[in-house]
Amino acid sequence: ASLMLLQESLDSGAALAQFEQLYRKKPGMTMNAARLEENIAKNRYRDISPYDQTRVILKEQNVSGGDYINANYVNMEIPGSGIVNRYIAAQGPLPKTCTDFWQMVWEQHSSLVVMLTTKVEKGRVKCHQYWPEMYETMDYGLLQITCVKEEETSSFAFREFNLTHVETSEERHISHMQYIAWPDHNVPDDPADFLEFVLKVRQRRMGMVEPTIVHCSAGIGRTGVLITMETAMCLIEANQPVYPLSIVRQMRDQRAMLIQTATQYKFVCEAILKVYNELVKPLEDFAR
Ligand code: PTR
Ligand code: PTR
Repeated sequence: ASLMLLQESLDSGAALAQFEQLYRKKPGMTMNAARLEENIAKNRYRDISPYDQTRVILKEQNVSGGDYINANYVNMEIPGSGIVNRYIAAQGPLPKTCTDFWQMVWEQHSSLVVMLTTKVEKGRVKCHQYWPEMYETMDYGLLQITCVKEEETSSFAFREFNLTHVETSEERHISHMQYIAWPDHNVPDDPADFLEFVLKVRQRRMGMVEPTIVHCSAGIGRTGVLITMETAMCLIEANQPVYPLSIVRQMRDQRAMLIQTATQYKFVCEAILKVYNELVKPLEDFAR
């Protein structure tokens, strides 16, 4: 029923008006760490900062001194299922924050990094290549990283990395899933590709309790669309009502500005309806 209403409010334009009215930043949250003198150069964009209350704090002092990285914990609860999907929403690493990024991956025990940007778009740098090329090994602070697998399609790239902590010799394995066909401030070129990608992320994440790191360039627009879509899929599976606007509010309570444009919001709402109409509704009709 919630999804029939969604269709109506998309048709009437009400859904987009409500989205535009939603706060981009939760009242009362602060962003002081981002503005500290020593942290300013660690932000890719001057106007995109993490909340202090939910920011990821680096445990060991990072190379540049300090505990700061432009990233927030975003926990999405799926009522009725006992599931909380844990993410870290982050900006695309800068040359000087790659080591901090890998330190975060290690300290948070993440085994999956989802990347929703390419390195360069329309001649502008969107994200530094923070990983080694296939079969190569690179040092990032205390971590030695080797790329052991790389597969590319026209829309995606899948990589596998081995990480070794140089002091303890502990080894871990990390998957990297990159969506290539999705320019910033915009929507994916193909909704079917997008759904396929989100499903692949879901499969990879099944049963995972440690946070999945999701980033684009600023870590708000495309990152917000992906988290919304996966959350909606989980709600549909758990037989719970899906209210995209309350998903966005729940996300923005943890990182400001998630989902950047009305077009992105409309795209994800339509993708949610598509999943429901194509996969769930026929089953429900059949069971009736
Ligand atoms: N979008 C512009 C930028 O990224 O530089 C403009 C901008 C600049 C927006 C500063 C907000 C700014 O203020 P503050 O640094 O206080 O967020
Ligand atoms: N100041 C930049 C701008 O408005 O262009 C910040 C920005 C950049 C915001 C990219 C969002 C962006 O998209 P995404 O979060 O999907 O990388």
